[in-house]
Amino acid sequence: MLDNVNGLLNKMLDVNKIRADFPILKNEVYPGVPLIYLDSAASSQKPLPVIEAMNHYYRHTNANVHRGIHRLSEEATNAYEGARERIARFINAADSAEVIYTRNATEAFNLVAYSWGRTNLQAGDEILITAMEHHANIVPWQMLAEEREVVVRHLPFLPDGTLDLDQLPQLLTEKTKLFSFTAVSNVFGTVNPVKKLVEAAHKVGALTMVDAAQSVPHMPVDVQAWGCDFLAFSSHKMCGPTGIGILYGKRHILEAMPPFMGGGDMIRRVTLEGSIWADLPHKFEAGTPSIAEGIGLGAAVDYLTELGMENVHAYEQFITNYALEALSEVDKLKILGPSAAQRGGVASFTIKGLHPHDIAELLDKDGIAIRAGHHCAMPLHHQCGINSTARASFYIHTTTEEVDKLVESLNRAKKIFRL
Ligand code: 7TS
Repeated sequence: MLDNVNGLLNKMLDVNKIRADFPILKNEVYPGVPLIYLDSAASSQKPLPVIEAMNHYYRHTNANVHRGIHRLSEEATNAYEGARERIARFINAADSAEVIYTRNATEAFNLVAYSWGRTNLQAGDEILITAMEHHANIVPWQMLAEEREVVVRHLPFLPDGTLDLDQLPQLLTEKTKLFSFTAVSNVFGTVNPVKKLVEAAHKVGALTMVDAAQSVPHMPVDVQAWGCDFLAFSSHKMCGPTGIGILYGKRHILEAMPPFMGGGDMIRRVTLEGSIWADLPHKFEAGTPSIAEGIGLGAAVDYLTELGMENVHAYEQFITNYALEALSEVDKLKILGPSAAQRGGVASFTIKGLHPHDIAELLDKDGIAIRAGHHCAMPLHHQCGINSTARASFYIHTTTEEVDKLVESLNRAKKIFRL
């Protein structure tokens, strides 16, 4: 039965064909030990079309953007701005001017905290986050809170790793000016009810910021359907290069915000007495941008679009379900988070008597890359009463055989520690 389902989904996504697109998957980690990469939630591997798009830029069209009249600069500008158009379509932004290039998701949060936060918030105002956030969606608000006497509140989660929505009415009030929450938890994998949370926030007059770092790479995302005011994600988790991420914002909100950083490219006119800002999106993009990286992200978007995000999501649900079942057979292993139906492609777990770092080190000997630690979500671990977990994360190239090897390797690790 499972083989049939596997076959069907494999056909839908053609996992073997996908694997051939990722050169790194052919590597051996140690002599005779092939790589099993189960750490895509930290950073995904890159398929050839992405590597080649960046290579092509450096070999054939390398020049600065937005400034030269010369041919190369025009070509570079077209490639870089063309990528922005495709990224906007990928998340269904109404307008590509609402898509701001940043360095990563983290910078997108900081941009909003500095520019929107420092302009609009006063002492006593509240920002609501959740207890399952990545530090990128915690620390910038704490820094703002300290400076402006703003209060940061958090919505707790239930023992199954879903948000405690019963507490929302007490926490989301007229005092709340921003509700910033993750669409998918990077530890539990919980898929949160984004639209419902956005609607609840808007009802009390709060803006919303969605952390889509673990959702844009894995499932269809439609910012207009969600109705969110801001959204952040990183290229490197979605087959694209490091060094580039996206802040989406509704046009009228971005237009009312002051620049984040000053310099070249973000101005229309400068005199020694003062400056006039450029229009969106350039107002928020000071200095020479990450050009090759923008082009690489455009290629990643093309690659994922070609696969179809519905198919990507369906395959990940299948492989995650398979992994949750396989891992639940391992004695003394405890998986955090909800059932496969409500989660993205991550499985964080603990094994009684075995430290997550020891687990990761032993798996590495078998070529298996997982992450161990707090995954930049210390408050989440704190609420669970633990310091760290081991996390396997899955993507479009993960096979059932790789999951089986993970389980085998875990059983071997337990034997070594006489568990
Ligand atoms: N938000 C979420 C939900 C994340 O998972 C991450 C990165 C970020 C924000 C920050 O992304 P960055 O590209 O700006 O660093 N998460 C992880 C992780 O789970 N393991 O390594 C990085």
